[in-house]
Amino acid sequence: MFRKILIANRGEIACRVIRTARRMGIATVAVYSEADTEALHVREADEAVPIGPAPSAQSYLDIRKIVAACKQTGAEAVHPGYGFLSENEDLPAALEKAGIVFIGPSAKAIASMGDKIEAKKLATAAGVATVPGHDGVVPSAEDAVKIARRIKYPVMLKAAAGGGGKGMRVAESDTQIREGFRLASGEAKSAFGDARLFLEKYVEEPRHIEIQVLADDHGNVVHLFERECSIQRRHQKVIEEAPSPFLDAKTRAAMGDAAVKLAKAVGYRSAGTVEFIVDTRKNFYFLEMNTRIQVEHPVTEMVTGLDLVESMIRVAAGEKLPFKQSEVSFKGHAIEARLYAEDPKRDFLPSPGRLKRYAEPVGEGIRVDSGVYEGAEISVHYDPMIAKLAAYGETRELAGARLGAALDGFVVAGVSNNLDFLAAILRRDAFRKGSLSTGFIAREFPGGFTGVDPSPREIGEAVAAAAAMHRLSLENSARGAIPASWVVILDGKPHAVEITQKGADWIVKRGKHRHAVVASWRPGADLFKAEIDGAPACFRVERWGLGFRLARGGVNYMAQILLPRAAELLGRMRPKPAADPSRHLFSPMPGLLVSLAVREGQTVKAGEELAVVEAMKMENVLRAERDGKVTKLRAKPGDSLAADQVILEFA
Ligand code: MV4
Repeated sequence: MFRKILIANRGEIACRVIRTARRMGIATVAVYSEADTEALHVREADEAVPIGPAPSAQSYLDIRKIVAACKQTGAEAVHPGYGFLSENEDLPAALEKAGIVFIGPSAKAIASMGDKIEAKKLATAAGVATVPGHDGVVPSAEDAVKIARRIKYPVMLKAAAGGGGKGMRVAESDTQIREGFRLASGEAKSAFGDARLFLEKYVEEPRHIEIQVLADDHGNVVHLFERECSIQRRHQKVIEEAPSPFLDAKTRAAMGDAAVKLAKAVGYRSAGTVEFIVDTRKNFYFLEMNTRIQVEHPVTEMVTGLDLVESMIRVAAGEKLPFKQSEVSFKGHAIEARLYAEDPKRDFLPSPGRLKRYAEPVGEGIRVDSGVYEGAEISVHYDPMIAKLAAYGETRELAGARLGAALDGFVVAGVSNNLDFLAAILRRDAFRKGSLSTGFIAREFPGGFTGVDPSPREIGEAVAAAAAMHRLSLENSARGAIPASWVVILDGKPHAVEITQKGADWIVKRGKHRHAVVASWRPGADLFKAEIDGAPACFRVERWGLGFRLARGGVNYMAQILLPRAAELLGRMRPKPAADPSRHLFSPMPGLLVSLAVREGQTVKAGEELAVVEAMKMENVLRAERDGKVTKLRAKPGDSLAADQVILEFA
């Protein structure tokens, strides 16, 4: 076994690999960019080597620096994690030359799966079903029209070098395919330097179900069943689970066999994932093979009890897989949610910045994989994922309930995040029923995420929690007797309550309702953990003026607690008029001003593009929120922008 390995990655996956290596008694070397001097993976590794400036092209993607760091530290093998160099066949080739082991598949396997046309041909040759279509390059738009007419619309054009949704177009007519051909080949050319396209029948409302495989260098290949990752937004996975709520044992076994056949056909070694789309009638078609450990591997580990990173390291060291297909099984259910620094209410705009508060939930069946800590920076240079939260349960229902409760107990402040959006997904009937498809988010949240409306019961519990919090605050600060009658103004609506103490319980009477609240909260704590009417409930809490901002189950509440007389006076005051729409365009995040679409004196209509800001590898188009006239430009293309910096003024 290796004595020392280097992890050519950052963030949660680097920490994840370090954890297993440590358990195996293997020393670890981290590499880090100038943006990551304080990063958790650097702190957790036994040694760390700086590899250059923040942009990944000059650090995490620089193969020469990775090889040099291995030589400098005596690392015998490299784990690439996911992203970055993980599917670049030049890394294993360069490592081999230097006598260092790549903890992953061969350069050849990576290359043949990287070319989607070749991968599809290999799958067909191995007897694995692929989407009907044309298995070869489509040389021109007119060829695309001919083929599309033969296989019948709708069809999908895809980049040979693609994957993950880039260079893809659906076409329903000759006109659409001509235009799609031009757009997709242009996109493929600029994204991959390879304009080649292929064409296949478009599968409508598919589910994304993938099979985990493990292979050694002795001809042994097993599959570890499936993960369903149908809940995605713009090809970014949001929720993943194992097993799929859709598959029956027969389809599962057939998909597992197909994945193993393909892995054998490419001479695969290491952990890999064979991706399928599954139509509504449970027909499955091979899409692509990911030749790396995947973000969502924890759900497979939770239901199989195996450590995939350990298996990767062992087979890279030449060991045989210690189990046969008949010896692997899964039990229970696991669901993972990806926590991102983004603002779901502003079209999921990335939200880099410092984590002012950060505390991970704990609980039975809960696993958190993260690479951050309170005070850490979510950098504009890298992926905005903060952490992965996974929950296990004997049933899907229990796993989902545990995940929901853990989301309520996750403390994140300082950056916008998708905790509420994740909770909103889990609440959906379609999710609970397991009716998933890649169109789930678009269908369930048309017009984007606008928040969750609480049920009457949830409103009652929030009122009770706010009342109890207020009383607990007063216990600390008030002198003399505390009155029992209060009014909780929750999101503008008054709820008269009577709060009394009975043993360890607070009794909150609200009209004909009566709530018993047991809580251990102290003023200032980020979480109000309680039992309300006998059931556990956890609210995230922030002070809001003299009141509280609460969050639970994806719902946000604003609560003020007043004496009845004060509430009455407040009720008589006229509400403040809505604030003027801003006269400034602000940078929504730190980043680079890529372009300005307007000049001084220009009139603009609501929705028109004003500027493009690049941050976290994404270009974000800023648009006019209303009609107006640009009066002054306050930044120019090429400028580095701070969050909330004024880009332009309008009247
Ligand atoms: C498809 C498809 C429908 N029909 N191919 C998306 C990324 C890449 N892995 C392939 N993808 C798709 N290929 C045919 N013939 C629909 C998708 C697709 C998708 C697939 C998996 C997960 C999410 C998706 C979201 C949109 C489209």
